[in-house]
Amino acid sequence: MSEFQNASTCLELRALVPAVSGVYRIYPWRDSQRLVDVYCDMKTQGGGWTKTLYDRYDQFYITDEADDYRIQLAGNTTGSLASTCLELHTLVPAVSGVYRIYPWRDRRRPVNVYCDMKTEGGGWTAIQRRVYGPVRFNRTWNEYKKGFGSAETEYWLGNDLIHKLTVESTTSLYVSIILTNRTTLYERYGQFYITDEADGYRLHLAGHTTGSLGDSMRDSWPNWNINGMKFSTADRDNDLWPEGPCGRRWGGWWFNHCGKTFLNSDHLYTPWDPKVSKKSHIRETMMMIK
Ligand SMILES: [Ca+2]
Repeated sequence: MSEFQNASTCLELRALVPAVSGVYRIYPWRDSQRLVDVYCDMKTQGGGWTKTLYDRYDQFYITDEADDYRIQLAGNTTGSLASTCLELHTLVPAVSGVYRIYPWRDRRRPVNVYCDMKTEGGGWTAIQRRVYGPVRFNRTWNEYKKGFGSAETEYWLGNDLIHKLTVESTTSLYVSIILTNRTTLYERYGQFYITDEADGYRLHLAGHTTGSLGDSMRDSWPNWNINGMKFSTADRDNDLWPEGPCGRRWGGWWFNHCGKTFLNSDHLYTPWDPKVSKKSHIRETMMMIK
């Protein structure tokens, strides 16, 4: 009996009791006056787990009260894998940066992405990030399909993955352009998804839109409206401009004749017409979903 009273964790109890999960009394303070009833999982991966979080983390602790019980997670997660920045947002502090997610729900296929954990509630997964550095955006269909660049600097997440993430649940799109004078312009679309490759990764925007950029993707002139258009690149002309591929000049994007928005263009003019008329006015662009 005294051995039971001395058990401070489920792991210690596991050596003493049968492998039956349930509520047990432990003495984590090593003090017979300070007992705690906890749920012990005595089966999963060898048993002896004291229930704290649903996920398993290799390393987990919280700091003391003086530090507001700050959560510290380290090592690999082996529980349910976070597949988006929104899922990560519930587990980690609200600090924007590059995180590893598992959008395919497969431990062997991690993806590094930039997560915006602050803007409009946080939890945004960046599908496009651009700082006009050395990464070229004039790429082939296959490169846009698979994604290119680096989450630390600039990248395109990849059309297969954007399709997967945007059809699993209703998804908003947030476009932001930071100008060289540090002004930030944005446009938020209520609903955004793209179809699969067989349908040309066709763009679907719906619902309410708000922001300071203006809705230049859905234009009232039919030849410039890109909502409903297929994705195009220099080597895959799915646009409606008869004189060639819009992608030859404007990179990979959803084009019509060709349109008014060109965030993946290496060309100098009209990244977001009429609000942003020159590439040289831009410091950074981001397209994020949640
Ligand atoms: Ca064409």
